[in-house]
Amino acid sequence: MRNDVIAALATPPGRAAVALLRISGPDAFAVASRVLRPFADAPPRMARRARAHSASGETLDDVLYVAYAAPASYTGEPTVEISTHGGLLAPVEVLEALFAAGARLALPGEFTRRAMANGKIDLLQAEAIGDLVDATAPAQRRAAISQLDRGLSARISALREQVIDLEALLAYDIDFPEEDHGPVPPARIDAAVRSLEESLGHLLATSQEGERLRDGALAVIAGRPNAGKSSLFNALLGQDRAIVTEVPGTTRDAIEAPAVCGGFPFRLVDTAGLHDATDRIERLGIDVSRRYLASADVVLFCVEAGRALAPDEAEFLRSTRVHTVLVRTKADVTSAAVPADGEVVVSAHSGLGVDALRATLASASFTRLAASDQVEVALTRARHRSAVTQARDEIVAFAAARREGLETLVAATHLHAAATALTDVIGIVSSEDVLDRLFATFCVGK
Ligand SMILES: Nc1nc2c(ncn2[C@@H]2O[C@H](COP(=O)(O)OP(=O)(O)OP(=O)(O)O)[C@@H](O)[C@H]2O)c(=O)[nH]1
Ligand SMILES: [Mg+2]
Repeated sequence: MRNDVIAALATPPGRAAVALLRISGPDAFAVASRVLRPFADAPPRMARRARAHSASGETLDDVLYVAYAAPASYTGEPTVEISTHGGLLAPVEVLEALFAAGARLALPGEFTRRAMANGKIDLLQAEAIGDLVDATAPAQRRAAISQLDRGLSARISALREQVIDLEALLAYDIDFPEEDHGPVPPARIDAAVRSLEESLGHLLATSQEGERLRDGALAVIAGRPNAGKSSLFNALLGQDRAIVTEVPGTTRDAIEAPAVCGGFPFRLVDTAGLHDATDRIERLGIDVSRRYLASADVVLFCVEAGRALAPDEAEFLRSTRVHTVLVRTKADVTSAAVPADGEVVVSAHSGLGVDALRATLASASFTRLAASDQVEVALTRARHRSAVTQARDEIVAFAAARREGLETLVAATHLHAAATALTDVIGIVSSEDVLDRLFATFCVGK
């Protein structure tokens, strides 16, 4: 790890009351003292006022700064945070003065990467910081904060401890080769293996919703032409995004927009109405609809309230393999809008049922996460899923090796591999390429 002094704007550029600059590195105080006058680093963590100067001595801004002494800072290094006035000029000029004084521009995520290198946070916490910055729905924020509080790290650590305990138990057993079974009853080892397999399975079962929580669930609105799909799309978004007319076949292409329903993130898609189109453009649109339907997490199938389902609609509902909500639309025009089982009755015009539909969407796509009041620890990335899967496979392989009567020492290599896979998830020792990939998605200044 390089330990030169890095500097960056932590806030986005543009007109604002204040902007925040950060510098970090062993010589951060020396660099800061060349730009800020007066400058003091003790006692630390005190807001102080100073003038920021350019290399030629010109006053650039009147600022507040806080000096953090190592290791009690975000990065674990001496760090200075400088609040300048916002706008396009002051923050950039102060940043340039810091460069002239010996700092260099930080790479994306480099502050967080240093925090990891200095043991302030683990890889899961670093990921959680990225997730928190990217969060658009309250459920994403809850999950990110729980992960930042080491919720997932603690759970994985505990599992790793269990694997290591089991390894120790075996090592103890190996020390007594002259006895038939050694001092450790085989039943005790079997029970430990079963419990591990089960716990890893439970954790893996959270990954589908956990990953969906980061990406947003794909909710696709489908139905015949003129069923009120685009109107519903607009009502769920709370803005007129898609064109609505009384002409069937208005929507020709799929339109996707992010939406928050019941506190959960969705990628909401309006599609072209499904029917036997003769028009070439319309047919292409319907092909797009079908592709979206195939990858949907949940489908909102729209049929006007108060009419019987046509055979093609009934067939769609019968044959679909995706979780589908039957949405009865335009409820304001019919008096007989009593929902049948599993239906949601809505009116895009009056707003009736739209909130209920949002709640239905949340519980359909995030069944576990929406059901518990507490934040359930969940695997939120494919990286977590593949490592935990590997750990479970190794435990299964260990059990098989024991059943086949393989030498204990050989069987135990599977336990070692399982422990390593779990260690990798937390990122106690992480390979450079995993880190490069993660931090490339961060903003400069984080
Ligand atoms: N009264 C009433 N009319 C509605 C409602 N929702 C949609 N409509 C009307 O139904 C017609 C079709 O609405 P759209 O939202 O364009 O329907 P669509 O399913 O997107 O249609 P296509 O894009 O052509 O497939 C328009 O004239 C809307 O004003 C509703 O809740 N109540
Ligand atoms: Mg439409």
